[in-house]
Amino acid sequence: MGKGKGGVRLHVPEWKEDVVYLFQFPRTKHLPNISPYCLKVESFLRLHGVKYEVRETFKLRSSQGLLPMIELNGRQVGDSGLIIAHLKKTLNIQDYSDDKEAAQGRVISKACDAFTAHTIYKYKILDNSKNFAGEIMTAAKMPNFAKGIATALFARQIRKSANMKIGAQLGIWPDGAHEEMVRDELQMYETLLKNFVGHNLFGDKITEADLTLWSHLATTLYMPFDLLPQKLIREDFPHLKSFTERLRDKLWPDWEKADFTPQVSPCK
Ligand SMILES: N[C@@H](CCC(=O)N[C@@H](CS)C(=O)NCC(=O)O)C(=O)O
Repeated sequence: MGKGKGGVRLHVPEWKEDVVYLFQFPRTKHLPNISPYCLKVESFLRLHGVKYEVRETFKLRSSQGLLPMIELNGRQVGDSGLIIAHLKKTLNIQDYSDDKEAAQGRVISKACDAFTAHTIYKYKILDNSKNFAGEIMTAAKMPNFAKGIATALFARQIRKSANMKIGAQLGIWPDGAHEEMVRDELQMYETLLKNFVGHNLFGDKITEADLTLWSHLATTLYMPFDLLPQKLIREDFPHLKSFTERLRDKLWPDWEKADFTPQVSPCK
């Protein structure tokens, strides 16, 4: 394996100039990516017309132990926020109008990734670990009889790690408190979308903050099983609903008809 900048071992040693190699989880049947962080980065690449190649993987991880991760011009970068910052700098992409707007956008992105996401994960992952694991297993190539057992084992593992992550971010709350918490988070973005001039968080343009919010909403609204946050978005937050649909149609025009099930096995 070729050495990249900083002595890191590259997974694509024979890279092409200015082509982004995006390492992410394999697509699942209903979503281009079940991970909002992976979906955010791929959507950013699409939005800005960057040349990229997807490397689907269940095994590889960044130096932080997570996905997504990219390789670009011999450098490896992990973490969706750092990846996007690196892409903006290296490829000279500007999405905010000025430094103040960029700082506001970063605050929104960070709040959404770190806190809002976990109020949703309680419903999407913790309370629905079997359904969530089942959606991930649509990407795994294995016989059906093995899939059942694998899904049950995987669901148990997912529940354990989601419990830890959600507890670390939100603290421990009585059951009823979560509904108020997730509603409160969604209301905050509904108000932002309603009050900004134009359709998105900062007007007409689509910024990193929009993609962050959108990727969490899309991986919730289009998850193929029922969840309280979906019901809230559909019934109580019309701006969030239309924002999610509008960005999906712009960034992923084939989504509604698509079956994203991978046609080839994930690389390694
Ligand atoms: N702060 C990271 C968070 C990424 C993250 O949490 N990725 C999760 C999937 S959504 C992951 O890779 N978990 C490790 C695993 O599933 O093995 C980012 O923005 O990229």
